[in-house]
Amino acid sequence: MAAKRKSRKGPPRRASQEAFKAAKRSIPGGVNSPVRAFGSVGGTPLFIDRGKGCRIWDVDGNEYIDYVGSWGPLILGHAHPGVQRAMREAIKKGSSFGAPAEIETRLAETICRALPSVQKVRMVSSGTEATMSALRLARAHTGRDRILKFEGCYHGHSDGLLVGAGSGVATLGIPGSPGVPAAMTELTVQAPYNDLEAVAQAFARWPGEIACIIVEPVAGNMGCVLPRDGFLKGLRKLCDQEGALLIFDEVMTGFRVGRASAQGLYRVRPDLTCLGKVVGGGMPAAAYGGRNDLMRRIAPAGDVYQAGTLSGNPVAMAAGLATLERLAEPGVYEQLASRAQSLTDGLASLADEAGVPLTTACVGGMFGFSFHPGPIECFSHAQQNHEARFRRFFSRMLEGGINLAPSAYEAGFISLAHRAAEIDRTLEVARGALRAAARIR
Ligand code: KE4
Repeated sequence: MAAKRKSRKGPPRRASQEAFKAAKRSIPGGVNSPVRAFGSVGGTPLFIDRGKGCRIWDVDGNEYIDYVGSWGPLILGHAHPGVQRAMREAIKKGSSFGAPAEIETRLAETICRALPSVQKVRMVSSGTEATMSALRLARAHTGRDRILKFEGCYHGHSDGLLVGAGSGVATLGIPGSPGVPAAMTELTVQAPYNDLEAVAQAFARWPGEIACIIVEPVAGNMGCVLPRDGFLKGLRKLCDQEGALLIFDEVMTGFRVGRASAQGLYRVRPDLTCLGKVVGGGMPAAAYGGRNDLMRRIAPAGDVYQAGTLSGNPVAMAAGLATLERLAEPGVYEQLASRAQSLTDGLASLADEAGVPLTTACVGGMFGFSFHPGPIECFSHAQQNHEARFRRFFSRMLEGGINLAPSAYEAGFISLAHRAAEIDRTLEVARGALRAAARIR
Protein backbone atom coordinates (compact mmCIF):
# COMPACT_ATOMS: atom_id res chain seq x y z
CA MET A 1 0.00 0.00 0.00
CA ALA A 2 1.58 3.34 -1.03
CA ALA A 3 2.56 5.36 2.00
CA LYS A 4 -0.13 7.93 2.69
CA ARG A 5 1.16 11.23 1.37
CA LYS A 6 1.89 13.24 4.47
CA SER A 7 -0.20 16.35 4.33
CA ARG A 8 1.98 19.28 3.43
CA LYS A 9 2.81 21.53 6.28
CA GLY A 10 1.91 24.95 5.06
CA PRO A 11 2.32 28.08 7.18
CA PRO A 12 0.25 28.15 10.42
CA ARG A 13 -3.33 29.25 9.77
CA ARG A 14 -4.90 28.69 13.19
CA ALA A 15 -5.84 32.31 13.83
CA SER A 16 -7.44 32.61 10.37
CA GLN A 17 -9.34 29.37 11.02
CA GLU A 18 -10.64 30.69 14.35
CA ALA A 19 -11.50 34.04 12.79
CA PHE A 20 -13.34 32.35 9.92
CA LYS A 21 -15.35 30.22 12.35
CA ALA A 22 -16.34 33.32 14.32
CA ALA A 23 -17.14 35.31 11.19
CA LYS A 24 -19.46 32.59 9.86
CA ARG A 25 -21.58 32.95 12.96
CA SER A 26 -22.59 36.49 12.04
CA ILE A 27 -21.70 37.05 8.36
CA PRO A 28 -23.08 34.95 5.48
CA GLY A 29 -20.25 32.64 4.44
CA GLY A 30 -17.99 34.51 6.86
CA VAL A 31 -17.14 37.18 4.30
CA ASN A 32 -18.57 40.42 2.99
CA SER A 33 -17.93 39.53 -0.63
CA PRO A 34 -18.12 35.95 -1.97
CA VAL A 35 -14.78 35.64 -3.78
CA ARG A 36 -12.92 36.25 -0.49
CA ALA A 37 -14.13 32.93 0.93
CA PHE A 38 -11.69 30.80 -1.13
CA GLY A 39 -14.70 28.85 -2.46
CA SER A 40 -13.04 27.84 -5.71
CA VAL A 41 -9.60 27.07 -4.26
CA GLY A 42 -10.59 25.44 -0.95
CA GLY A 43 -9.08 25.90 2.46
CA THR A 44 -9.45 28.72 4.93
CA PRO A 45 -9.42 32.26 3.62
CA LEU A 46 -6.68 34.51 4.94
CA PHE A 47 -7.85 36.98 7.54
CA ILE A 48 -5.61 39.96 7.00
CA ASP A 49 -4.09 41.90 9.85
CA ARG A 50 -2.21 44.59 7.91
CA GLY A 51 -0.61 45.61 4.66
CA LYS A 52 2.37 47.72 3.70
CA GLY A 53 3.63 48.36 0.18
CA CYS A 54 3.22 45.17 -1.87
CA ARG A 55 2.96 42.96 1.23
CA ILE A 56 0.18 41.81 3.52
CA TRP A 57 0.32 39.88 6.79
CA ASP A 58 -2.41 37.51 7.94
CA VAL A 59 -3.59 37.18 11.53
CA ASP A 60 -1.16 34.26 12.00
CA GLY A 61 1.68 36.61 11.17
CA ASN A 62 2.38 35.02 7.76
CA GLU A 63 3.75 37.46 5.18
CA TYR A 64 2.72 37.48 1.51
CA ILE A 65 3.62 39.38 -1.61
CA ASP A 66 0.15 40.56 -2.60
CA TYR A 67 -1.20 40.54 -6.17
CA VAL A 68 -4.86 41.09 -5.20
CA GLY A 69 -4.39 44.65 -3.94
CA SER A 70 -7.99 44.81 -2.74
CA TRP A 71 -9.05 43.74 -6.30
CA GLY A 72 -7.31 46.66 -7.98
CA PRO A 73 -7.64 49.86 -5.90
CA LEU A 74 -4.22 49.66 -4.21
CA ILE A 75 -2.18 50.54 -7.28
CA LEU A 76 0.25 52.50 -5.08
CA GLY A 77 0.53 49.62 -2.61
CA HIS A 78 -0.92 49.12 0.86
CA ALA A 79 -0.82 51.94 3.46
CA HIS A 80 0.76 54.38 1.03
CA PRO A 81 2.12 57.30 3.10
CA GLY A 82 0.81 59.97 0.71
CA VAL A 83 -2.68 58.47 0.63
CA GLN A 84 -2.74 58.04 4.41
CA ARG A 85 -1.56 61.61 4.94
CA ALA A 86 -4.31 62.92 2.67
CA MET A 87 -6.92 60.84 4.50
CA ARG A 88 -5.67 62.02 7.89
CA GLU A 89 -5.93 65.65 6.81
CA ALA A 90 -9.44 65.06 5.52
CA ILE A 91 -10.70 63.11 8.54
CA LYS A 92 -9.50 65.86 10.91
CA LYS A 93 -12.24 68.04 9.42
CA GLY A 94 -14.95 65.41 9.78
CA SER A 95 -15.94 62.28 7.87
CA SER A 96 -19.05 63.23 5.91
CA PHE A 97 -21.37 66.21 5.56
CA GLY A 98 -24.14 65.19 3.19
CA ALA A 99 -23.43 68.53 1.55
CA PRO A 100 -21.09 69.46 -1.30
CA ALA A 101 -17.40 69.93 -0.49
CA GLU A 102 -14.77 71.38 -2.82
CA ILE A 103 -12.66 68.23 -2.69
CA GLU A 104 -15.37 66.50 -4.75
CA THR A 105 -14.91 69.07 -7.50
CA ARG A 106 -11.16 68.55 -7.43
CA LEU A 107 -11.47 64.82 -8.01
CA ALA A 108 -14.12 65.36 -10.71
CA GLU A 109 -11.84 67.84 -12.49
CA THR A 110 -8.91 65.42 -12.27
CA ILE A 111 -10.99 62.64 -13.86
CA CYS A 112 -12.33 64.93 -16.63
CA ARG A 113 -8.81 66.18 -17.41
CA ALA A 114 -7.49 62.61 -17.72
CA LEU A 115 -10.42 61.24 -19.77
CA PRO A 116 -11.45 63.57 -22.64
CA SER A 117 -14.65 61.52 -23.20
CA VAL A 118 -15.76 62.42 -19.67
CA GLN A 119 -17.07 65.99 -19.70
CA LYS A 120 -19.05 65.58 -16.48
CA VAL A 121 -18.82 62.92 -13.80
CA ARG A 122 -20.95 61.85 -10.84
CA MET A 123 -19.31 60.22 -7.83
CA VAL A 124 -20.98 57.15 -6.29
CA SER A 125 -19.80 54.60 -3.73
CA SER A 126 -19.33 51.37 -5.69
CA GLY A 127 -18.81 50.07 -9.20
CA THR A 128 -22.22 48.44 -9.02
CA GLU A 129 -23.82 51.83 -8.47
CA ALA A 130 -21.77 53.34 -11.28
CA THR A 131 -22.82 50.78 -13.90
CA MET A 132 -26.44 50.62 -12.71
CA SER A 133 -26.70 54.41 -13.02
CA ALA A 134 -24.99 54.53 -16.41
CA LEU A 135 -27.46 51.96 -17.76
CA ARG A 136 -30.42 53.95 -16.41
CA LEU A 137 -29.08 57.05 -18.14
CA ALA A 138 -28.56 55.17 -21.43
CA ARG A 139 -32.15 53.90 -21.31
CA ALA A 140 -33.47 57.37 -20.53
CA HIS A 141 -31.47 58.98 -23.32
CA THR A 142 -32.40 56.46 -26.02
CA GLY A 143 -35.91 55.60 -24.82
CA ARG A 144 -34.95 51.96 -25.33
CA ASP A 145 -35.11 49.20 -22.69
CA ARG A 146 -32.72 46.45 -23.83
CA ILE A 147 -29.03 46.45 -22.95
CA LEU A 148 -26.24 44.28 -24.36
CA LYS A 149 -23.41 42.84 -22.26
CA PHE A 150 -20.80 40.14 -22.83
CA GLU A 151 -20.54 36.68 -21.29
CA GLY A 152 -17.87 36.60 -18.64
CA CYS A 153 -17.93 40.34 -18.10
CA TYR A 154 -18.99 41.40 -14.62
CA HIS A 155 -20.42 44.83 -13.98
CA GLY A 156 -21.51 44.53 -10.35
CA HIS A 157 -24.58 42.86 -8.90
CA SER A 158 -27.57 44.96 -10.01
CA ASP A 159 -30.44 42.72 -11.08
CA GLY A 160 -30.37 43.28 -14.83
CA LEU A 161 -26.65 42.52 -14.97
CA LEU A 162 -26.76 39.26 -12.99
CA VAL A 163 -27.41 37.01 -15.96
CA GLY A 164 -26.37 33.38 -16.33
CA ALA A 165 -23.55 32.25 -18.59
CA GLY A 166 -24.43 32.64 -22.23
CA SER A 167 -24.66 30.07 -25.00
CA GLY A 168 -22.13 31.26 -27.52
CA VAL A 169 -24.54 33.36 -29.56
CA ALA A 170 -26.45 36.49 -28.66
CA THR A 171 -29.15 35.35 -26.28
CA LEU A 172 -31.63 36.92 -23.93
CA GLY A 173 -30.31 36.79 -20.37
CA ILE A 174 -31.58 34.30 -17.83
CA PRO A 175 -31.34 35.07 -14.11
CA GLY A 176 -27.86 34.37 -12.82
CA SER A 177 -29.06 34.34 -9.24
CA PRO A 178 -32.23 33.44 -7.35
CA GLY A 179 -34.16 36.59 -6.56
CA VAL A 180 -33.47 38.16 -9.94
CA PRO A 181 -36.82 38.36 -11.79
CA ALA A 182 -36.79 36.91 -15.31
CA ALA A 183 -38.47 40.13 -16.40
CA MET A 184 -35.27 41.98 -15.48
CA THR A 185 -32.85 39.73 -17.35
CA GLU A 186 -35.07 39.35 -20.41
CA LEU A 187 -34.06 42.91 -21.23
CA THR A 188 -30.40 41.93 -21.16
CA VAL A 189 -28.94 40.58 -24.38
CA GLN A 190 -25.72 38.64 -23.94
CA ALA A 191 -23.07 38.00 -26.60
CA PRO A 192 -19.66 36.30 -26.56
CA TYR A 193 -16.76 38.68 -25.83
CA ASN A 194 -14.70 39.63 -28.88
CA ASP A 195 -17.57 38.55 -31.22
CA LEU A 196 -18.62 41.54 -33.33
CA GLU A 197 -20.75 39.32 -35.60
CA ALA A 198 -22.89 38.25 -32.63
CA VAL A 199 -23.36 41.90 -31.67
CA ALA A 200 -24.42 42.81 -35.21
CA GLN A 201 -26.89 39.89 -35.15
CA ALA A 202 -28.31 41.16 -31.85
CA PHE A 203 -28.95 44.59 -33.33
CA ALA A 204 -30.58 42.93 -36.36
CA ARG A 205 -32.76 40.76 -34.12
CA TRP A 206 -33.85 43.62 -31.87
CA PRO A 207 -33.71 46.64 -34.19
CA GLY A 208 -34.17 49.95 -32.41
CA GLU A 209 -34.53 48.23 -29.03
CA ILE A 210 -30.97 48.16 -27.62
CA ALA A 211 -30.14 51.23 -25.56
CA CYS A 212 -26.46 50.51 -25.08
CA ILE A 213 -23.58 48.12 -25.06
CA ILE A 214 -21.72 47.83 -21.78
CA VAL A 215 -18.27 46.27 -22.03
CA GLU A 216 -15.12 45.78 -20.00
CA PRO A 217 -12.60 47.12 -22.54
CA VAL A 218 -10.16 44.62 -21.04
CA ALA A 219 -12.09 41.79 -19.44
CA GLY A 220 -10.84 41.24 -15.89
CA ASN A 221 -13.61 38.96 -14.58
CA MET A 222 -12.85 35.86 -16.62
CA GLY A 223 -9.12 36.01 -15.95
CA CYS A 224 -7.49 38.77 -18.00
CA VAL A 225 -8.85 38.71 -21.57
CA LEU A 226 -7.72 41.34 -24.04
CA PRO A 227 -9.93 42.79 -26.77
CA ARG A 228 -9.09 41.43 -30.23
CA ASP A 229 -7.76 44.05 -32.67
CA GLY A 230 -10.71 46.04 -33.91
CA PHE A 231 -13.21 44.71 -31.38
CA LEU A 232 -13.67 47.94 -29.42
CA LYS A 233 -13.59 50.10 -32.57
CA GLY A 234 -16.16 47.73 -34.06
CA LEU A 235 -18.45 48.25 -31.06
CA ARG A 236 -18.11 52.00 -31.48
CA LYS A 237 -19.09 51.72 -35.15
CA LEU A 238 -22.08 49.46 -34.46
CA CYS A 239 -23.35 51.78 -31.70
CA ASP A 240 -23.08 54.78 -34.03
CA GLN A 241 -24.92 52.92 -36.80
CA GLU A 242 -27.67 51.68 -34.47
CA GLY A 243 -28.17 54.77 -32.32
CA ALA A 244 -27.07 52.95 -29.16
CA LEU A 245 -24.66 54.26 -26.53
CA LEU A 246 -21.27 52.65 -25.85
CA ILE A 247 -20.51 52.30 -22.14
CA PHE A 248 -16.97 51.36 -21.08
CA ASP A 249 -17.00 49.73 -17.69
CA GLU A 250 -13.55 50.87 -16.59
CA VAL A 251 -14.10 50.11 -12.92
CA MET A 252 -11.08 47.82 -13.15
CA THR A 253 -9.14 49.28 -16.10
CA GLY A 254 -9.67 52.92 -15.15
CA PHE A 255 -6.28 54.50 -14.32
CA ARG A 256 -4.99 50.91 -14.11
CA VAL A 257 -3.90 50.28 -17.70
CA GLY A 258 -2.83 53.84 -18.45
CA ARG A 259 -3.38 57.46 -17.44
CA ALA A 260 -6.15 57.73 -20.02
CA SER A 261 -7.37 54.24 -19.03
CA ALA A 262 -8.37 51.64 -21.66
CA GLN A 263 -10.19 54.22 -23.77
CA GLY A 264 -6.88 56.05 -24.18
CA LEU A 265 -4.87 52.88 -24.72
CA TYR A 266 -7.20 51.57 -27.46
CA ARG A 267 -8.21 55.02 -28.75
CA VAL A 268 -11.94 54.37 -28.62
CA ARG A 269 -14.22 57.08 -27.24
CA PRO A 270 -17.14 55.66 -25.23
CA ASP A 271 -20.28 57.73 -24.59
CA LEU A 272 -20.25 56.86 -20.89
CA THR A 273 -17.50 55.54 -18.63
CA CYS A 274 -17.82 53.76 -15.29
CA LEU A 275 -14.92 54.02 -12.84
CA GLY A 276 -14.15 52.57 -9.41
CA LYS A 277 -11.32 50.89 -7.49
CA VAL A 278 -8.28 53.09 -8.28
CA VAL A 279 -10.29 56.34 -8.25
CA GLY A 280 -11.14 55.65 -4.60
CA GLY A 281 -7.57 54.74 -3.65
CA GLY A 282 -8.84 51.92 -1.41
CA MET A 283 -11.85 53.79 -0.07
CA PRO A 284 -15.49 53.26 -1.18
CA ALA A 285 -15.69 55.59 -4.17
CA ALA A 286 -16.65 55.06 -7.81
CA ALA A 287 -18.01 57.21 -10.60
CA TYR A 288 -19.79 57.38 -13.93
CA GLY A 289 -19.43 60.14 -16.47
CA GLY A 290 -19.45 61.08 -20.11
CA ARG A 291 -20.75 63.55 -22.65
CA ASN A 292 -22.35 66.77 -21.38
CA ASP A 293 -25.59 66.16 -23.27
CA LEU A 294 -25.96 62.84 -21.47
CA MET A 295 -24.81 63.79 -17.98
CA ARG A 296 -27.02 66.86 -17.85
CA ARG A 297 -29.96 64.45 -17.69
CA ILE A 298 -28.83 63.37 -14.20
CA ALA A 299 -30.77 64.81 -11.26
CA PRO A 300 -30.86 67.49 -10.07
CA ALA A 301 -29.67 68.97 -13.39
CA GLY A 302 -32.05 66.68 -15.23
CA ASP A 303 -34.78 64.16 -14.67
CA VAL A 304 -32.89 60.87 -14.37
CA TYR A 305 -32.78 60.08 -10.68
CA GLN A 306 -29.70 58.79 -8.86
CA ALA A 307 -28.55 59.56 -5.33
CA GLY A 308 -26.24 58.36 -2.54
CA THR A 309 -25.74 59.25 1.12
CA LEU A 310 -21.96 58.93 0.98
CA SER A 311 -21.43 59.77 -2.69
CA GLY A 312 -18.34 62.00 -2.96
CA ASN A 313 -17.36 61.32 0.65
CA PRO A 314 -14.53 63.76 1.46
CA VAL A 315 -12.21 61.13 3.01
CA ALA A 316 -12.67 58.84 0.01
CA MET A 317 -12.13 61.79 -2.32
CA ALA A 318 -8.86 62.56 -0.52
CA ALA A 319 -7.67 58.97 -0.98
CA GLY A 320 -8.67 59.00 -4.64
CA LEU A 321 -7.08 62.35 -5.35
CA ALA A 322 -3.79 61.42 -3.65
CA THR A 323 -3.73 58.22 -5.71
CA LEU A 324 -4.43 59.91 -9.04
CA GLU A 325 -1.92 62.66 -8.28
CA ARG A 326 0.85 60.06 -7.75
CA LEU A 327 -0.23 58.28 -10.94
CA ALA A 328 0.22 61.51 -12.90
CA GLU A 329 3.97 61.33 -12.37
CA PRO A 330 6.10 60.34 -15.36
CA GLY A 331 7.02 56.69 -15.80
CA VAL A 332 4.50 55.09 -13.44
CA TYR A 333 2.57 53.21 -16.14
CA GLU A 334 5.73 52.08 -17.88
CA GLN A 335 6.89 50.65 -14.53
CA LEU A 336 3.58 48.90 -13.85
CA ALA A 337 3.46 47.44 -17.36
CA SER A 338 7.06 46.24 -17.31
CA ARG A 339 6.59 44.50 -13.93
CA ALA A 340 3.43 42.78 -15.20
CA GLN A 341 5.24 41.75 -18.40
CA SER A 342 8.23 40.33 -16.46
CA LEU A 343 5.91 38.35 -14.23
CA THR A 344 3.81 36.86 -17.03
CA ASP A 345 6.82 36.20 -19.29
CA GLY A 346 8.48 34.44 -16.35
CA LEU A 347 5.40 32.36 -15.61
CA ALA A 348 5.08 31.38 -19.29
CA SER A 349 8.69 30.19 -19.56
CA LEU A 350 8.54 28.32 -16.23
CA ALA A 351 5.32 26.64 -17.40
CA ASP A 352 7.10 25.56 -20.59
CA GLU A 353 9.94 24.14 -18.47
CA ALA A 354 7.42 22.26 -16.30
CA GLY A 355 5.54 21.04 -19.37
CA VAL A 356 2.21 22.47 -18.24
CA PRO A 357 0.03 24.45 -20.69
CA LEU A 358 -0.40 27.99 -19.43
CA THR A 359 -1.77 31.04 -21.24
CA THR A 360 -0.82 34.41 -19.77
CA ALA A 361 -2.00 37.95 -20.52
CA CYS A 362 -1.10 41.38 -19.23
CA VAL A 363 -1.94 44.97 -20.01
CA GLY A 364 -0.69 47.93 -17.96
CA GLY A 365 -0.63 46.88 -14.33
CA MET A 366 -3.08 43.98 -14.62
CA PHE A 367 -2.44 40.39 -15.60
CA GLY A 368 -3.97 36.94 -15.76
CA PHE A 369 -3.15 33.34 -16.49
CA SER A 370 -5.09 30.21 -17.36
CA PHE A 371 -4.07 26.55 -17.26
CA HIS A 372 -5.05 26.02 -20.88
CA PRO A 373 -3.05 26.13 -24.12
CA GLY A 374 -5.13 29.09 -25.35
CA PRO A 375 -6.13 31.24 -27.07
CA ILE A 376 -8.34 32.74 -24.39
CA GLU A 377 -10.56 35.28 -26.14
CA CYS A 378 -13.98 34.74 -24.57
CA PHE A 379 -15.74 33.17 -21.61
CA SER A 380 -16.12 29.70 -23.15
CA HIS A 381 -12.33 29.65 -23.65
CA ALA A 382 -11.76 30.83 -20.08
CA GLN A 383 -14.03 28.05 -18.79
CA GLN A 384 -11.58 25.49 -20.17
CA ASN A 385 -9.05 26.42 -17.48
CA HIS A 386 -7.73 23.27 -15.77
CA GLU A 387 -9.32 23.92 -12.34
CA ALA A 388 -7.36 21.25 -10.42
CA ARG A 389 -4.04 22.59 -11.71
CA PHE A 390 -5.11 26.14 -10.89
CA ARG A 391 -6.02 25.08 -7.34
CA ARG A 392 -2.70 23.27 -6.82
CA PHE A 393 -0.75 26.22 -8.23
CA PHE A 394 -2.69 28.69 -6.09
CA SER A 395 -2.13 26.76 -2.86
CA ARG A 396 1.61 26.19 -3.49
CA MET A 397 2.04 29.88 -4.24
CA LEU A 398 0.21 30.79 -1.04
CA GLU A 399 2.37 28.37 0.95
CA GLY A 400 5.36 30.09 -0.62
CA GLY A 401 4.16 33.51 0.52
CA ILE A 402 2.55 34.70 -2.72
CA ASN A 403 -1.05 35.90 -2.51
CA LEU A 404 -2.88 35.52 -5.84
CA ALA A 405 -6.57 35.97 -6.64
CA PRO A 406 -8.37 32.88 -5.22
CA SER A 407 -10.23 32.28 -8.48
CA ALA A 408 -9.22 31.57 -12.08
CA TYR A 409 -11.91 34.05 -13.13
CA GLU A 410 -10.15 37.06 -11.65
CA ALA A 411 -7.25 39.25 -12.73
CA GLY A 412 -4.08 40.00 -10.78
CA PHE A 413 -2.74 43.47 -10.00
CA ILE A 414 0.73 44.98 -9.82
CA SER A 415 1.35 48.03 -7.63
CA LEU A 416 4.08 50.65 -7.76
CA ALA A 417 5.41 48.98 -4.61
CA HIS A 418 6.23 45.73 -6.48
CA ARG A 419 9.94 45.92 -7.32
CA ALA A 420 11.94 43.58 -9.53
CA ALA A 421 12.97 41.71 -6.35
CA GLU A 422 9.37 40.76 -5.60
CA ILE A 423 8.79 39.59 -9.17
CA ASP A 424 11.95 37.44 -8.93
CA ARG A 425 10.83 35.97 -5.60
CA THR A 426 7.38 35.26 -7.05
CA LEU A 427 8.92 33.40 -9.99
CA GLU A 428 11.18 31.40 -7.67
CA VAL A 429 8.10 30.12 -5.85
CA ALA A 430 6.23 29.67 -9.14
CA ARG A 431 8.90 27.26 -10.44
CA GLY A 432 7.94 24.65 -7.84
CA ALA A 433 4.24 25.51 -7.92
CA LEU A 434 4.07 24.96 -11.69
CA ARG A 435 5.90 21.64 -11.38
CA ALA A 436 3.35 20.60 -8.77
CA ALA A 437 0.52 21.64 -11.07
CA ALA A 438 2.10 19.74 -13.96
CA ARG A 439 1.90 16.53 -11.93
CA ILE A 440 -1.89 16.70 -12.10
CA ARG A 441 -3.15 14.96 -15.21
P1 KE4 B 1 -18.08 46.97 -6.93
O1 KE4 B 1 -19.58 47.11 -6.79
O2 KE4 B 1 -17.59 45.64 -6.39
O3 KE4 B 1 -17.32 48.16 -6.35
O4 KE4 B 1 -17.72 47.01 -8.48
C1 KE4 B 1 -18.38 46.09 -9.33
C2 KE4 B 1 -17.54 45.92 -10.59
C3 KE4 B 1 -17.93 46.56 -11.74
N1 KE4 B 1 -17.22 46.44 -12.88
C4 KE4 B 1 -16.10 45.69 -12.94
C5 KE4 B 1 -15.35 45.58 -14.23
C6 KE4 B 1 -15.65 45.01 -11.78
O5 KE4 B 1 -14.54 44.24 -11.85
C7 KE4 B 1 -16.37 45.13 -10.58
C8 KE4 B 1 -15.95 44.41 -9.31
N2 KE4 B 1 -14.80 43.59 -9.40
C9 KE4 B 1 -14.73 42.50 -8.46
C10 KE4 B 1 -13.48 41.68 -8.78
N3 KE4 B 1 -13.55 41.05 -9.99
C11 KE4 B 1 -14.72 42.99 -7.05
C12 KE4 B 1 -14.31 41.95 -6.03
C13 KE4 B 1 -15.50 41.41 -5.29
O6 KE4 B 1 -16.57 41.22 -5.91
O7 KE4 B 1 -15.32 41.14 -4.08
